[in-house]
Amino acid sequence: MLKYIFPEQASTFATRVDPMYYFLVIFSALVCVGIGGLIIYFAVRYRKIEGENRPSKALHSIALELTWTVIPGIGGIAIFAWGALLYNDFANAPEGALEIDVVGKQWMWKVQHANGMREVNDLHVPVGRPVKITMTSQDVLHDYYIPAFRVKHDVVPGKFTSIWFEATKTGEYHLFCAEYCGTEHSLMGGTVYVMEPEDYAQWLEGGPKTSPQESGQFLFEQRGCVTCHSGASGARGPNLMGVYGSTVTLGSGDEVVADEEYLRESIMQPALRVVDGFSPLMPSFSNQLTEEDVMDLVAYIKSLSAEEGAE
Ligand code: HEC
Ligand SMILES: [Cu+2]
Repeated sequence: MLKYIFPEQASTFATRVDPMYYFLVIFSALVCVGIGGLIIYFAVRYRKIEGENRPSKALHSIALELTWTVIPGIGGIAIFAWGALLYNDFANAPEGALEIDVVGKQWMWKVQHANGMREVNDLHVPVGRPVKITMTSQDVLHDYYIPAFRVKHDVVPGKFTSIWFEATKTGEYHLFCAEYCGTEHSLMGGTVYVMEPEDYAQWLEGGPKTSPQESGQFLFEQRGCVTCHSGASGARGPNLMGVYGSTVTLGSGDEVVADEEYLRESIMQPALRVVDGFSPLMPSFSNQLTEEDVMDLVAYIKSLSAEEGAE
């Protein structure tokens, strides 16, 4: 039973999230009991007693006011900074993390690894290596949750979200959907298998292999993306070489960093953010591509940047 209250710590986040969590619980409990206790004590101590005259005296002390403003103020900012630093690490996956795609649908998790190996519900990962999971949903709101790693994030239809973690112990851990998503919501989960890197490599070899990047390249040609994004100077669409991770200037003058979510949106709703110097003539592909297709196309576009960076 205790393991549900104190789940196993199996990632680098677990040992950082837990101290903060326990601190907040204990701190809040102390404040709650302290204030609640004083309220009861004062209510009894200064209750109305027949015949006793207790004039209410106004008390004003600058020193007291400052003390109870400044100390909790600093404390509050310290707690905020602690949380913000942790959140910042959680929100930004390190460079070179192993990339895995996850698509949620009622009621299963479809997983695709970098070499094309697929699995459903379960998730195999190597120990001691950062893993970045890019997620989207094919239907309703889901939520990918691995308690032992202390990572959890909404999986949103029409959008990419991501989590990352580095597992510290081999073993098997539960994963859940943590957002009520229909009748079989409670069955929407599986097991995370954390393996030695050699075992993971061996496991990866066991499946059909068209990598997301290769499928993406195929789709890029088959769906005619290449006609506008040929990379030639007079092409109708921008050159996609190196676009991932770069800062794109839009026609509105705004600048955006081209992350996975921006690439996704550029394919599904191209008119929302139009690149400076181009007309909004790219058709929307939102009715023609499955979420997995988009994942593949994004993987391919990302690979164009990796190659350029390597040159
Ligand atoms: C009819 C020509 C055309 C086709 C076909 C087309 N695009 Fe585009 N694409 C454009 C134009 C023009 C822009 C720039 C204007 C904009 O942002 O909408 C663009 C922008 C983009 C961007 C954003 C680029 C940047 O520099 O920020 C991405 C990513 C993209 N397209 C991917 C695709 C993919 C993937 C396909 C195929 C599924 C595709 N495009 C098909 C014309 C096209
Ligand atoms: Cu769900």
